[in-house]
Amino acid sequence: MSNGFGYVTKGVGGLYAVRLLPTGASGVPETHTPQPLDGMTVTARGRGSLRRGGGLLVGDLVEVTYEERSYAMRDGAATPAADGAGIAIARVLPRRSALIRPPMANLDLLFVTVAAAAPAPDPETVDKLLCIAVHNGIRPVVIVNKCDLDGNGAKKLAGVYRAAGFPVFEVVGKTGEGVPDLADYIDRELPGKLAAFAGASGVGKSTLLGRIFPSVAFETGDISQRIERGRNTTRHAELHSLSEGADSGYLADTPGFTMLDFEQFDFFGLDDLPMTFPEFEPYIGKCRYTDCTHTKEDDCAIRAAVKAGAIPESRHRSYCALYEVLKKKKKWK
Ligand SMILES: Nc1nc2c(ncn2[C@@H]2O[C@H](COP(=O)(O)OP(=O)(O)OP(=O)(O)O)[C@@H](O)[C@H]2O)c(=O)[nH]1
Ligand SMILES: [Mg+2]
Ligand SMILES: [Zn+2]
Repeated sequence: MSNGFGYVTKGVGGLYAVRLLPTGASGVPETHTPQPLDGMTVTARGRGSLRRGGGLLVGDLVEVTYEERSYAMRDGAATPAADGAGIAIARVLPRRSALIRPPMANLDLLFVTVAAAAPAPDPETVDKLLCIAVHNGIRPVVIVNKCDLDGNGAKKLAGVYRAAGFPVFEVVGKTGEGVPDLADYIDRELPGKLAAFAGASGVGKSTLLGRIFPSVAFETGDISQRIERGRNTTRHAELHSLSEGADSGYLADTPGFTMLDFEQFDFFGLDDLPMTFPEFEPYIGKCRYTDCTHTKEDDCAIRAAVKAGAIPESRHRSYCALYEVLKKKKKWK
């Protein structure tokens, strides 16, 4: 019996793709001795309670076990069985983070993608994703795509998120404009880490990933087709490794959000909300009332900062909208 440690890169219908880490990669326990399939991507099934996919997420670091019949040897190199015969996911290692939308574990960075137009930007959706990232200790990055469709709108959007303190990239996925800067950032920041592109359906996540991974075929679709089909083009989250090396980073495409997803969005407590807006931080504790909700009180330091232009108005609007959502949720509990 052999074993290996690796990331679940894809999971469809009870079959999982696991990229086994090469020896020396972070995530591999020191006690692991080199095994034939280390560094390869294998097809595996969950064992026991993991059989029906219960609890497995793309991005999970798992221990896989396999048998001699699970691979073929030729010229000293092993090839894993394509059907995953005898290859099982035995356990999930503790997670650094786990999200419901996008359904992924162990993310270190989240690239929140928004289009300048088509679909029209929805700041509340963007801000919700940013809050979720911050709340889960995941570093958020903002990508403004489709800058070709509305240059001024794109500048404004980018300005809002720069003012809020996030790294922002303005790109045109269709032509590749601005993409080298984003690719450089990814090359620099991602080694040894996991990241995902997230955002509304149709903003161009798969188009951008196609530029970053020219050898991978990402399915993309236009808006008209999308409406006809009434569903997302990308159907499952899938992680792609940036290199073959031990320090490779991993980047995932994820299905776009639809408004329906957001109705059932899993969330955090009302008390945690202000801390998920990093640009509020310098003002917290400086309001007149200690129990200030920062929504409509007088002498609220955050509202004063909004009036003075130090905090973008749209960010405060999102804050107020999320405050109402979480307040209702609290009552139901
Ligand atoms: N004008 C313009 N169109 C773009 C740009 N980037 C992507 N598109 C188009 O937008 C449409 C949607 O792109 P996708 O990459 O499929 O979007 P997605 O975010 O992956 O969508 P889902 O998989 O449904 O979540 C396609 O027709 C792309 O050609 C851009 O920078 N400018
Ligand atoms: Mg897509
Ligand atoms: Zn306040």
